[in-house]
Amino acid sequence: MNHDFRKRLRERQTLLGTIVSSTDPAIVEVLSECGFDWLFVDAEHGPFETTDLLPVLRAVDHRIPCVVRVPASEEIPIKKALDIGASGIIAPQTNTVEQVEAVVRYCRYSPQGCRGVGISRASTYGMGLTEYVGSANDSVAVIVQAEHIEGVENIEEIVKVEGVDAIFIGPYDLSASMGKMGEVTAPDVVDAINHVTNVCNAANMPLGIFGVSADAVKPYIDRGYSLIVSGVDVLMMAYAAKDMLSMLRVG
Ligand code: 3PY
Repeated sequence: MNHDFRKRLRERQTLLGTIVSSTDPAIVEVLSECGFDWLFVDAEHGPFETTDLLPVLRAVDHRIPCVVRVPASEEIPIKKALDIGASGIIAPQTNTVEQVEAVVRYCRYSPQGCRGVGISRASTYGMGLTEYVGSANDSVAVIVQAEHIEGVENIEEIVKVEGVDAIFIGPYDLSASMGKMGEVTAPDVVDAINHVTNVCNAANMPLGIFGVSADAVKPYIDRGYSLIVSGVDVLMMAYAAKDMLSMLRVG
């Protein structure tokens, strides 16, 4: 289960991933054989329920780390995703220090936090409970999102919260919160992203970002971002299908 994902993230290695939005385990099974460093399983948007996470994580079969974006930055979805075997969580819409502190508490066992102890897939159904409980605080990655202008305004304080492993920028939600829906390259959205980048770099805090294509995220690799999320499963399929058809329909 432990892929050293958190360690690699804290070392600010470049970790290439993509978004899994489909609950069909075959999709994640295919993606986990493609050479990604990790997968971003998106249980915030789309059809994912907790019961869909289990077959998806089983299909990956420990091949690569799966980090779950939980439907809300709340205790129960965080606990369930981690118990099912996520290597970490991405907490959406974490705009205040209080929200970020709460997310860290939900992810960590006592004494660092208040994560409940249960028999689950993460602890090999209880057979590895002692080992899992003893190591999870060191191996589970806690990633919070900067995806609202309020979060950007609070970023200096957010990066000081003990136990946060990375800040993940959501350019689309951020642009929407600034009245620039989808305009991820609008100058004031770029300024906001640059501000988060500068504050995180000064605090030695790993950064992540999403883009719909390789071209969209490439500049962030060059800027030292660690968590790179390029594309979405269904969108990649759609683009590949359209490209193929346009080649076939030429002339
Ligand atoms: C955003 O761009 O808003 C995201 O959260 C990426 O999924």
